[in-house]
Amino acid sequence: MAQFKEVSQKSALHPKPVGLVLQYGTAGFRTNATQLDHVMFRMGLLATLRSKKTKATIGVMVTASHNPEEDNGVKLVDPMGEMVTPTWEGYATELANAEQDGLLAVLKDVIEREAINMAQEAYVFVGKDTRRSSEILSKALLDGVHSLGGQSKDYGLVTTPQLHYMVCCQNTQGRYGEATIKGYYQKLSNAFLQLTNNVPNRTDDQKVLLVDGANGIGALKLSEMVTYLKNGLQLSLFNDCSSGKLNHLCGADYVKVQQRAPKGVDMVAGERCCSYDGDADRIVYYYTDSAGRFHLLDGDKIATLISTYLKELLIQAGLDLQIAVVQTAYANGSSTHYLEDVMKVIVRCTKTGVKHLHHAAQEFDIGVYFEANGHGTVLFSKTAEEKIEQLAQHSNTNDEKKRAAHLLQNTVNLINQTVGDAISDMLLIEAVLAVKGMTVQHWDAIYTDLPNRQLKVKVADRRAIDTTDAERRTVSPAGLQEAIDLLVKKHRQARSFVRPSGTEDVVRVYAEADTQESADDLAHEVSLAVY
Ligand code: NG1
Ligand code: ZN
Repeated sequence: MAQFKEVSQKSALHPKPVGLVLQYGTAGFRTNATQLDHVMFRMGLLATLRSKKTKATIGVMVTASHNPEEDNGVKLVDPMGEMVTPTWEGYATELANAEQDGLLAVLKDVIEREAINMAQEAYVFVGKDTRRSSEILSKALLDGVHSLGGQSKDYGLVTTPQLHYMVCCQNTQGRYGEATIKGYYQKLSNAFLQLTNNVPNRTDDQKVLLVDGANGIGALKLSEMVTYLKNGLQLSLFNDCSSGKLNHLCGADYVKVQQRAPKGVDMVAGERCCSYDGDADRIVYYYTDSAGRFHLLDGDKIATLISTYLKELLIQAGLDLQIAVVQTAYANGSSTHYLEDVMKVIVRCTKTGVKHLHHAAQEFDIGVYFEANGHGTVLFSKTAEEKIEQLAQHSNTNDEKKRAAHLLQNTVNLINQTVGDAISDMLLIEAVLAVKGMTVQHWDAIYTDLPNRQLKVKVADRRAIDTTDAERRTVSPAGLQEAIDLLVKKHRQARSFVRPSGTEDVVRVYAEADTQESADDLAHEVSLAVY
């Protein structure tokens, strides 16, 4: 077939290094950018097939998120803006690892297994982050799309969640919004201004927010958005791509893992600051107190703030909707305790990786999901959205109910429900703080984190470690879990687990305990047990 001839010819321009094996992991393929040209071409092919199969637009994002500038990666976005399904992750791995002369056979095999009608049109949206390698890699991707006859729209430099948003808008015929960057800015900023404009006594001081853009795409996009936000926020943007290196000593991952302020931000004691990651799908907040102590407000604190706010509004609105918070094993024990025992909301724990959290959150009327690292969003079921909408439009409802319904309606519009979004989450947090009249210190005081430590351990083969119970326990190698259990018993209020990373060639160790010293010791002891 002529179609495959073109694939054959073009794939020769994107040859696979013999013997190289990569895996579609927690967040797609991710490795040193020099190893990814063939992967990009092949993901262009796969996205085209996925589009034919689903008869919808598919997204492909070129990014390595919080990883260093030298790395890159690629992830596929399904029609509703969600991560691609696991079966297709398997196909992605098979295609990426096929040696050059076996590529067509693997491609044809996927077509056959999925019974794909090759006459069906295909449409692929492409976006990229600010890495130097992203330009050429996204060209390889487009080559793949075009060589299988797919059509493409290249959004160029966009954040990961912006691309997810575009895909969802396109496939819902505009019901979710307009599939343009301008449409995204307008929808979010209108909702934000509606939420905050009627807050009485909101002073200019309360609008001040310092943002660390991680020298990445989020910084560029936020500066584009500022005019849409009018004077709703007074943003000071740092690490804005003008000089520093992407994710280097800055960004959400650095701040969360190091538990310290990023370089390059002129922090003032008591002022709210936040950090994005390299593709702006994560956010964490922090401040320093008058004694110079650093306070981190991570994904768990964000989930708590948002779920508390939503629960209060549901009560005020008199709406009987079930709300749940979805976390991973990395959630601080204090947050889980607070949510379950004080807030009385349902808490679920899933494996690491947003696709797992997203899936679990879909089971509730309102599902708030956040990884501790600040990656998360809120999902509203169709029923929930309809009930909120009806109440907001109902002229006979009393004032308090109506006010709550309007707040809920604008909150729905402010949230990017397709995936965690640093810009949308930031605006939501700012709106919640404004509506509730809270400072960052009030928010921080909702509960106190248990001291914790995260470490990375290099091992010969990280896949030798297999886990169960949402990654909280290991089943292999034999004896490891027993060793961890013994170590945990030596500390108070302690918890520890290990799991192989899906994005780096390391094993991650997590420990928490009643003191920082104890958490540090436990993490260290457990990492020795992993070797
Ligand atoms: P891995 O490398 O599988 O731990 C990391 C994060 C995830 C998720 C992905 C994708 C931690 C402990 N892990 O996954 O939560 O965000 O990257 O970016 O933060
Ligand atoms: Zn990211």
